Amino acid sequence: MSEAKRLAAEKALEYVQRDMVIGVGTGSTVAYFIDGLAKLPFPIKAAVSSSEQSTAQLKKHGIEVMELNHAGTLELYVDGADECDGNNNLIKGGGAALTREKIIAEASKQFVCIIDPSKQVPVLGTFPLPVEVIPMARSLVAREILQRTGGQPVWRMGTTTDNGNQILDVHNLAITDPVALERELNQIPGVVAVGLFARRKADVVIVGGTPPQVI
Ligand code: ABF
Repeated sequence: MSEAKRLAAEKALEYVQRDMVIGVGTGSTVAYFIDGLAKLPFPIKAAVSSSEQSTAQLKKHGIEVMELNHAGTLELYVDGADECDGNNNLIKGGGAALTREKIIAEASKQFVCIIDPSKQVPVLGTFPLPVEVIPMARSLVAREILQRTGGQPVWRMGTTTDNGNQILDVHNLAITDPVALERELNQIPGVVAVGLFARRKADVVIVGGTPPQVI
């Protein structure tokens, strides 16, 4: 699948213009995109990064990393996903960067999601849904998710997000109304972010292949 990831990332470079400030996501597909940014025949102004991991890779290539507060609205955000349904709704957060990813997606005019074909599903939920929680609220949120959804929340032990929080991965969901579930889980006190990108879904999805499929 890494060739498909590379092809999707390569296609996403076509959306990049000279002197742009670009939102950059996290994950192995985005890693190919960052490598591609460094090879463009023109400079970008800077990147706004969604994780320490991506920040390190950007800086290794000499690409300036800018704070979102200084960047304002972004023209473009490029990021991967863990699952994508037929309406460009996404599950994200396998890389534990969902909160900053969601913030940057919200700040961006165009969100281009780059995936390999294995991420395409008819209904979201086979990939356990990541939920970032304030540590003190972890058990409360887990109970509320179980009661409200029937999903099985599992603490991702050993993982602390860049924001100092913890992750619950919710198994056994079949998410037929991702906007409604995202809204419901966001209401639970202690939830920082839900790994559903449905209220603000991808504007474009590029599926790696020969040729890449643009949805
Ligand atoms: C990131 O992209 C995460 O939300 C998600 O886990 C990851 C997908 O990982 P990969 O590109 O390595 O398959 O935005």
